Amino acid sequence: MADRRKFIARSLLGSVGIALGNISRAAHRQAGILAAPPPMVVSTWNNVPANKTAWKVIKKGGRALDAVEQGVRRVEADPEDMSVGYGGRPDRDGKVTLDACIMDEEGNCGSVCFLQHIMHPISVARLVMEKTPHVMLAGDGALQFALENGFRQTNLLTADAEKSWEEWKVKSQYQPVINIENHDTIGMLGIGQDGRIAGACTTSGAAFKMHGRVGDSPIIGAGLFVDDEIGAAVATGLGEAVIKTAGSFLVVELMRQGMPPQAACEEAIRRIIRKQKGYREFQVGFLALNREGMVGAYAIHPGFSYVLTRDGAHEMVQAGSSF
Ligand code: SD4
Repeated sequence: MADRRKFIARSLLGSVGIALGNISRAAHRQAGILAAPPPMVVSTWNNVPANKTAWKVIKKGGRALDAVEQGVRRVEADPEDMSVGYGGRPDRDGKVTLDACIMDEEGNCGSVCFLQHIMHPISVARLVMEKTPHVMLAGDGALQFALENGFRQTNLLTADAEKSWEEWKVKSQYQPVINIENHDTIGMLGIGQDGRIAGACTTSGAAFKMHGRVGDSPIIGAGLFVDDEIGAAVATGLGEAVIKTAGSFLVVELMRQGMPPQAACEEAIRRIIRKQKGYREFQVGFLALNREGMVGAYAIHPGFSYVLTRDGAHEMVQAGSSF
């Protein structure tokens, strides 16, 4: 019955689409023409525990925003994950500096970049969104804001991360290599039981980067973009390449033009390959979902994966790639 209703809704949408012209998808939804998407969580790379945490929130009927925040917090606190939060690899000066952003179903967003000493940059980003008139706070200002709001200062440099920095210093070469920097930045997208979409992204950035370097992950439209009427996208890999193409925004805009998430991710990767000469030397991956609950992912090189959670089941999926 539900399927039949969905089918009728889709056919109706097809036949009246032209007549409705510019009327937004939100208006379509209100009019009952668009079916609500199924609740789900997707996240970049292979962090099943993060999805499990997020799914618990969604299962209870919680907001997608809470789900993605809770999900990525788990990775931020994990010393074994050397690309995110506590335990992240430092910059070339031995400092762990963090980037994160979050975006809700209304298009509100918050972000922190070049933040040090705070275990959960994603929650600081959320507070920037909810408590300030700004979108982004950086460096010492972000730290000051975090401390004023009750976050504790923590030493984020673990012995393992320090060891990898000591090893790197022997040659001190900054050469980003495909997947080798163990880029497992977490970008997570969620759809709640109410059908609303939110996303989060958090990272310690490229290992041994220049002090002060900020990547794509805290930049709305680059590392993350959510438009609840269309869908959402996150990026991972070499931030500079993602920023140059406004990657996540591009993927969402391609979906707005009618592409399914998979085609949109592929086109965004093709755009990078076409425009950026060094593509053989770096990795970029996009992960996206749309309002119909379709998921897509694609990368320049093999190795990119994501975790898909639906109906409480967690599935690791290997993304396709151009090479
Ligand atoms: C950055 N995009 O700072 C991040 C790194 C990343 O998986 O995604 N790692 O460039």
